[in-house]
Order: sequence, then structure tokens, then C-alpha cells
Amino acid sequence: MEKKNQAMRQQPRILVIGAGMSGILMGIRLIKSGYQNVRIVEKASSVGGTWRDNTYPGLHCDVPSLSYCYSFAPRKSWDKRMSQGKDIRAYFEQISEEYGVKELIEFDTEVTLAQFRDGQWHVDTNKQQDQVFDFIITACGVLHHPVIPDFKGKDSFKGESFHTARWDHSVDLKNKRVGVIGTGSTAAQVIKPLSEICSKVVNFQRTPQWIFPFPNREYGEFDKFLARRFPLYNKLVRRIYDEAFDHGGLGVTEDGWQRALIQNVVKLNLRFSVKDKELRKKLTPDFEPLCKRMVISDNYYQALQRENVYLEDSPIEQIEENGIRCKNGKLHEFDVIVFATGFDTQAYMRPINVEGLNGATLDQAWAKGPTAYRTVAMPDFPNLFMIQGPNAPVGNFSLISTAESQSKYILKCLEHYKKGEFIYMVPNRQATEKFNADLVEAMKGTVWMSGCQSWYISDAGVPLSWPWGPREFRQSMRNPDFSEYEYA
Ligand code: NA7
Repeated sequence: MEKKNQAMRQQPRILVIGAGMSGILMGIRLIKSGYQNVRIVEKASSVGGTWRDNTYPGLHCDVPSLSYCYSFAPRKSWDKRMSQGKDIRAYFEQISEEYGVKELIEFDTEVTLAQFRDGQWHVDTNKQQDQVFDFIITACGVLHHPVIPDFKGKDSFKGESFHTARWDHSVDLKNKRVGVIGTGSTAAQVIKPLSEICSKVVNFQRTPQWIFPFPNREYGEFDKFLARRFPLYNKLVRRIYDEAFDHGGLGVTEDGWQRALIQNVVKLNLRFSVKDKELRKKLTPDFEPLCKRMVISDNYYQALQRENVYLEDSPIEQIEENGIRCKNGKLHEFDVIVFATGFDTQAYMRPINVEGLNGATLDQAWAKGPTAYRTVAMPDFPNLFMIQGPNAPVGNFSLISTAESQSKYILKCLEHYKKGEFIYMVPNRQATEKFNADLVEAMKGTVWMSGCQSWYISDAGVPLSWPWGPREFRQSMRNPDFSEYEYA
């Protein structure tokens, strides 16, 4: 019996939920560390997460390609400085096969319930009831649940309509009149390609955005040759980008030269990219640059100035059968309406029903908005870890770098379990409360609190990101403090 327990302890049953960037990464790390009882479930039919769900025209990453890949699996050649969505999806497909993760994935399998009973997790999926695991690792993504606001008359529209994350490729947009609602990162990418094929594009702006003009240049043959021939060149360029992100990233958390530099660049960008004074006025935000997530684009302003594109800043009154009517009384008639209206960023692993110790539910735990212990765990939910959980850095950073740090943290916890004599570990309440109190205090100095509405802000009014620098985040993940956990 003792021997069997030892064997089971060495090979805990681990469930990873999600096969996007984070789930694939966790799978690779678990395989490499010799874990054999690993199952990965994915509710869709293929890997890729956000890069599978989003297929809208113009989709690309706003982190440079050389940084937006796993540190252990650099891709030798990308077509653009910031890759197109389809190339990133292909990368994850390829990596999941190459590292043997794909064969662990059960596709079309959706977890509906996870209950912690008798020291283990009991999990129901749409296919099977009551499967038992020692650990659950959620890798469900941050921008996963598209939101279409409840506009008055939304269902009365006679044309086609869809959210950008559910692009309907069966709709031919050539020479069509298209309305795009929203001015976030997605809208900024989609307006240019639409303006090139549609007869008319109206972009509905509720809030203007600051735009950082990072040129997304094509990589020519020479760049590709360098990248293929000299891996060190790739490494060096990646290092430069990583350092730039580490330093530039401080612009959101500290009021220093980085913030001043970025803020001046975006203001100059608006000044010099938009000639028409009226349009420039419409496009000028009344909040500090970086307060909302920075939109990165080298073509949005240019596209807005095309003859067939119009920026409407009168609020939307209602959707009617022929189009969208604004508060100024004007009706814009459309064949197609595209909702670039963002995501529910507070859902995390929901709608899964998660029940922890003594019947504690996720809904209770997060009644005032999602919180966590150091972004990866929660009191009352033993042996459950999250990748990209509440307050994981989500600024203009590479989420891959975040996931790499968190997955290593989780591996350290698993190692601790293998060596320890406990059934489960759960972060203690005091440590979690202290972490969150420190976090709220640190938020006060961030630009996110400088007075704007954004998807960063939780229902509790606290930004869902990490208020310290990227180095502090990596440091916090590198050295788990096991004294801040309780054990049974
Ligand atoms: P975002 O950044 O959440 O943008 C959503 C946009 O939709 C934003 O401009 C919103 O205006 C607008 N919106 C949302 N609801 C409404 C209503 N009711 N009326 C008018 N306009 C509305 O989502 P994205 O998809 O662009 O980007 C998400 C992330 O994906 C991005 O940050 C990258 O990480 C990748 P608001 O600014 O709230 O006034």
C-alpha cells in the first residue's frame, strides 16, 4: 500500500483544461518533466485557442514574432515583424505535434463541473462523468468569451452580423457597406483590409484610442536568410525585443521616462498622421495614453482617411433593420455589421462550475471580481492552478512569457507534492489577502488608475493586471513560497 501511494505520488493524475498557447506549453513541460498521467481536454476540435477562434481579416499579433513564440522553440522564419494570425496558429499546431502534446489532447471535450471531494478533483465533461484527478491546471485563456452588447433592436437587422472572434467567412464583403462597432485593437486591425474591399466602412467609436505606430514590416529574403542561417541572430533580436518590452512595460506601472516617451510618441503619431483637424479632434482621447490597453497599428489612421471610410462618434441609439441609428438621428445603412466589441475578460475558466473545499464555489470566491494568490492559485481550491489567472500581466506584453513563468511555478508545486506527505496544498487566506492588499496599493501608482474605462478593470474597480514590473513577476514565479500554503 505504502509503495502504491509512493508510485501514485510520483505520477499524480493531472488534468489540463484548454489546448491554446498556455495548455500546449503546460503539456510540453509536464511531458518533459516525466509526468505520465496527464490529460488535456479542449472543447474545440483543434488547438490554438485565441489563434483558432480569431480569423478576421488583418489579424496579427501585436508582439513581435520573435518574442511571440516559446523560448525553447524559436521559429526560424516569420513573414512579418508581427505575425499574422494564421501563421501563429500553424506554429502552435506544429509545436503541439512536434512535442507529443497533441496525442494527449481530447478534443470536443468540455469540462462542465469540477468538485473537490475526498482529497481529489471529480470532473464531469460533456462526454464522461466523475473522472478523478489529483491536480487541475486551467489554461482557458483571457480573451475567450466574445461580448456583443445588448444594443436596442439588435435582432431586427436584416443583413448579416457577427463578432470579430466568430468571423463568418461565408459572407462576401466585396463592395458591401459594412459597419464596424468598436475601436480597440481588433477594430484597428480590421478596418484597413475592409476598406480595401468594401464600398463603405463606418467605424463606430464610443471612445477614441491612443495608437502606437509600430511598423509591421515584411521580412524580406535577406532577413529570412539571416534568421535561418544564424540562430544567434534570432536570439539577439529576440533579446532586444524582450528588453524593450521589459523596460517599455514599466511605462504602465511607473511614472518615469518610459511613460513619458510612449505618451509623446502616440501624441505625435496622432498629430502627424491625421491631417484633418476635425477628424483629429474626434480621434483625441481624453485620458492618458496607456490607461487603456495601447492599440498598436501603423495603418488604422491611414485607413480612416480613405474616401470610403467614415468615423462615427455619435453614440449608437439602436440597430434597425437597415442599419445603425445614432443619437444624432443619422441612420447608417449596411449590408453587414461587425461587432469588434471585445470580450468578457473576467470569466477565466467559467462557465465551468468549480467547487472547492466545503462547497466553496468560484462564483462566491469571485463575487466582487476575480482575485487569486499570486495569479496562479486560490484559497479553498486545493491542487488547482491557473495559467493567465487574475492579475497575470496582460499589458502590452507577450502572454507567452507570462505562461512560461507560471508553468514553471506549477511544476515546482508538483515537485513539492511529489516530495511531500500531503494530499493537497492550498494557498492560505492570510497570504492571499496580503498579496491582494499589496496589489491594490501598488495599483494606485499605475497608469490604469488614471481615469478611463477599460477591460483591465474588474467589477471591484481594480485592474486585472500585474502592478509591478515584469522582472518582479518572473521573480515571484521563480521562487514559490511554500510557507504560504496549507497542507492536508
Ligand atoms: P476591446 O479592446 O475590449 O475593444 C472593444 C471595443 O468595443 C471598444 O472600442 C469599446 O468601446 C467598444 N464597445 C464595447 N461595447 C460597446 C458598446 N456598447 N457601444 C459601443 N462600443 C462598444 O476588444 P478588442 O477585441 O478590440 O481587443 C481585445 C484584445 O485583443 C486586445 O487588447 C488585444 O489584447 C487583443 P470603449 O473603449 O469601451 O468605449
